[in-house]
Amino acid sequence: MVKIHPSEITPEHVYLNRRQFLLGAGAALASWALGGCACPQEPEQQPPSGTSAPIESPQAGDLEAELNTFEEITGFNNFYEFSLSKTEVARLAEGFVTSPWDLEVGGLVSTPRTFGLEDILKFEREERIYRMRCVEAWSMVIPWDGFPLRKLLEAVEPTSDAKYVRFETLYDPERMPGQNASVLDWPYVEGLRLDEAMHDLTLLATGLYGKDLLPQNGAPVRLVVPWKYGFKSIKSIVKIDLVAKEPVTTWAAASPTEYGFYANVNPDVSHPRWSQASERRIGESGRRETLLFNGYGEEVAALYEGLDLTKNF
Ligand SMILES: Nc1nc2c(c(=O)[nH]1)N[C@H]1C(S)=C(S)[C@@H](COP(=O)(O)O)O[C@H]1N2
Ligand SMILES: [Mo]
Repeated sequence: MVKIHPSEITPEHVYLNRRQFLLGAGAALASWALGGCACPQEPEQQPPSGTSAPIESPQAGDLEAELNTFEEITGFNNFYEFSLSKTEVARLAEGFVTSPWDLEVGGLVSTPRTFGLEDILKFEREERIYRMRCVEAWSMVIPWDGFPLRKLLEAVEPTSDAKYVRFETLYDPERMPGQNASVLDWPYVEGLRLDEAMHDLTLLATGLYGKDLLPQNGAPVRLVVPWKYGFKSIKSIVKIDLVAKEPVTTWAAASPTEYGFYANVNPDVSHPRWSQASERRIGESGRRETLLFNGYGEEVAALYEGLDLTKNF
């Protein structure tokens, strides 16, 4: 059953005003922890008057105010299966049929399973407002709807040999015209270490701004790993495998000196052809400083203790 979000019948500015109001009422948690799909926070979740409101991290407040518009998020995309031109992807992906859709989850698991789209939509969704930092040094702030990847992985029970997760995008050159050109080795493949995949920030997204994902954003289901460069967040996933060895990923295979397996956002590790110290936020004129782990260091730095981030870029 497809849940209807209130925001599906709410214009964007009303949706934003309502969210602003609720945040003002003291309902803000860390921005990535906003619970309960795109629905407004229940009044019960607000602290009773007289007690102090939860301390709002300035970053969480800022992110709310920094949201990119629906038009920006759905009109400026990297999705090489459709086009190399970011402003052409939406037009070329229009009409891409994403239902029915099967997501096959297997490999080193006790209970391999194929999830139909209707099964994927049964996972309880929540809203997560995340920064998205492309390796090309532009960024956005996007209100995703989705659920932690961990919940799907737990459903198939990874065995003790499973150390990595490998993801694959659909391969269908008739429906994805960009796959007729050999710019990349299709299908697009990405990967995470199992502990990265199980991290609470790691999301499978099925919507944004309270609406189902549009094809250009990776419908019907895509990964979102907010502390890594955007190319890790693989779109239109049809296959997830638990594996023992670090998977060969599309961009690392295409240009190993430029794109690594980890791809953690890091202002101190330059791309061989440009600095990663700053970025252009879509919709802004100046540049912003790029944050280590894209601002999510408090949550994820422990995953990389003892790892040389310059070598493991
Ligand atoms: N299958 C697939 N996934 C992909 C890409 C792609 O070309 N193909 N581009 C990646 C890159 S480089 C970025 S920056 C993000 C962009 O996501 P968005 O268009 O939803 O903002 O998708 C990532 N996922
Ligand atoms: Mo990107």
